[in-house]
Formats: sequence, C-alpha cells, structure tokens
Amino acid sequence: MGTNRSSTLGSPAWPAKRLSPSPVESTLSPELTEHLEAARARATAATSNEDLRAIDRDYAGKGGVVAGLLAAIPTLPPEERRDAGQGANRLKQAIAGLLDERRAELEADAIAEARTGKGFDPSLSIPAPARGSLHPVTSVTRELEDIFTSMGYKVLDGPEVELDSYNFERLNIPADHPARDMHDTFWCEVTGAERDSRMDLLLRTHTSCVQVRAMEELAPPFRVVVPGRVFRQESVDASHEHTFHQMEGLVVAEGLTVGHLIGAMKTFLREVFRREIEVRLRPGYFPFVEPGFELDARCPFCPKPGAGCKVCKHTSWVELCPCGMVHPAVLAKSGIDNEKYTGFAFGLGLSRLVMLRYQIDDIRHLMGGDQRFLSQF
Ligand code: FA5
Repeated sequence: MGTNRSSTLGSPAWPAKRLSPSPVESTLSPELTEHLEAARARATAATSNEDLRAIDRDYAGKGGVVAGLLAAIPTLPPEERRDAGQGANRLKQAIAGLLDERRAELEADAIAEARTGKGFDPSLSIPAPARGSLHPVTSVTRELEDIFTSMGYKVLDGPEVELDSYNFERLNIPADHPARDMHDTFWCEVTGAERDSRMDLLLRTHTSCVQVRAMEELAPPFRVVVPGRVFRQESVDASHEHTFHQMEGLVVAEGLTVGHLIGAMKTFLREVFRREIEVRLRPGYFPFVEPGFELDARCPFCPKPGAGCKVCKHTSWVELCPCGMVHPAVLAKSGIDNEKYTGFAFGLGLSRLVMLRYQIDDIRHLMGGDQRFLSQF
C-alpha cells in the first residue's frame, strides 16, 4: 500500500492518512478501542521496522497490553470472561493487521525513495568483493607444469578411480606381491549389474598408474608429467595424509640412462631454486623400476650449502623423490619394444614439496579447508 508522502528516509513520517480500520474493530469495547487507537497512532508515526517491532512488543509481547488483559480474566465475574478473552484476541489481531499495513507502506516508501535517486552518491566506492586465491598445491603444480613443459614434457591427467591392473598388476606388483603392503588401498564397492564381475576398482594409491596409460597411448619417444591426487589408507600425522598429491614423471626414448634421469632432476631443481642444486641417489625398491633409487637434493634452505638447518633436520639433504629406470617388463607389458627403448620415471611427493616450499609444518593443513590457513596464500 503506497502513499504519496515525500519523506526522506530516516526522517519522521508525518501521518498523512489513517491506517485502514480493521474488520474486527467495531466489535471492540470502548476500552479496547482506546488501546487500538493508541497503537494506530504509534504505527502511523513509525518510520522503521524497529519502531513497528517495539509496538508489537508493547501490545502483543510478554508483559504487553494483551497479555495484561488475558492475565486479568480470572479476576472477572465468570459471565464476563468469555467476552474479555475474545476481545483481547481481537485487539491483538487488529494491531497485527495495522502493523502489517504500516510495514508494507514503509517498504513501498523506501522503494519509491530509492527510485528518485535521492541519497545516492555515485562517488562512494563499493565494497570490494571477497577474492579467493590459488591453493598452494595448485600454485606449485602450475609452476612445476610450466618448468616441465619448458623441458619438453607433456602434462597428462588420469582417473582417480583406477583399475587394479593399472595401479598394480601392470607395474609389476601382482596380487601377492609384498610391495602392495606399502599401498594400503581404498577399494571401491561395485554395486548393480557389474557387482560380481568388477572387484578391481580402487582409489589410485600413486600417480604411477598413469605411466601405463601413457605407454599405451603415446608412441616413444615421449616425456610426460602427471600431477594428481592419490589416496592411501594411512594413519594420518603431520607428514602423512590419506589424500595427498604426487607428480609422476616418465620419459621413454632410445638410449636413456641413469645419467639422463639425474640430468632431468638437476635441470628441474635449477629451475625451481634458480641455482645449481647437488643431488644424490640412494638405492630404493619399487617393482616397476630397475634400478630404483631415492633421490635427495642438497637442502636449498640451508644458509650455506651443506651447513644444515631446521628444514633438513640438520642433515643438509632433503628427500626429493623416488625414481628409477623403467623395468623392461613394464615396458613390454604396455607394448613397448624394450630392446629398442629404455625409460626413466620419478614420483615427486607434491604435497611434501609444497610443505617445503612454504615451510608448512603439518600436511593436514593442505586438505583441511580452513580459511585461516588458506587465506595466507
Ligand atoms: C610411490 O608412490 C611411487 N609410485 C613413486 C615412484 C614413481 C617410484 C616412479 C619410482 C618411479 P612412495 O610410496 O614412496 O612411492 O611415494 C612417493 C612420494 O609420495 C614419497 O616420497 C612422499 O613424498 C609422498 N608420500 C607418500 N606417502 C605419503 C603420505 N601418506 N602423505 C603425503 N605424502 C606421501
């Protein structure tokens, strides 16, 4: 219900007209009519919803006028009680009606006011919308992707729900192989028509399964990196998560040696840290590489190379990634001529690299989704 009053927002609205009479009004006693008129006068003068709420409290609220009338009923002669009860309820109804009417008027006034453009200051700056930022894992992933693409690598993706054969079998890890113990696996329960025939779906435990997919699809020579999420049924602590990120690397070509593997790792480290970083290999066992290594990098955070610091736990070396020469049987299983081609592969622990990079002391922050942590990046 609009009015033609020309009040500015916030200024007292001068009562221009009487709020409509309520249908129950004529049935009220003179005493109740007096209450209603007092409420009407206040509602007509109200300029905000807060004013209207105060009137509502005074009449319909606990300890308000209506509550007082109802509380007095037991003191009345029995023959008057019914009318008194009905009267109090009608008064409440009539006041609710006029408050609704006034609320609608105020709303219509506010809209009309806004349409005139008065009070609109175009020079006021609008509050900046909250902007997100990239997750540290995403930033580091993109940075590594850029580095590897500049080294001639292709970036590949693969499914997170994987077949046993890609995650294990074709990587030389058969069902009874002890290496499976290192990969406590989340198996998928298959329902419906495929229930009995599909017992082999799992959440991939590493990105190495995409090595097999790459070998199936690409003709050598090729170089690929595969960043992605992997899942293990781990006891979670500050350095172990059940869901974390790795970046797999695979190169297949003629005549590759461990020297090429070391060269690739050193080039990658030089790009990340903008200087030469020494690396060392220790023996490591992974059924899909032979020989297999753990590759350590001279700690890039020590004040002087070799000095030792908190990050490297004063050893001056940080574990960078497991790696090795692709096992000839793995090449053959994916249809690659292992007489002609050799390959090397590495599996960067991306989550741990992110922790190193930003000096994050607990891996659980990464997937915890806590804004207080994320807003620091
Ligand atoms: C593997 O997953 C092999 N697929 C890596 C590989 C690739 C070897 C290619 C040879 C050739 P491993 O289980 O060690 O290996 O995991 C690789 C890296 O993932 C570790 O070095 C570590 O940085 C990281 N990682 C392993 N488990 C966790 C975990 N629970 N939470 C966080 N990071 C982890």
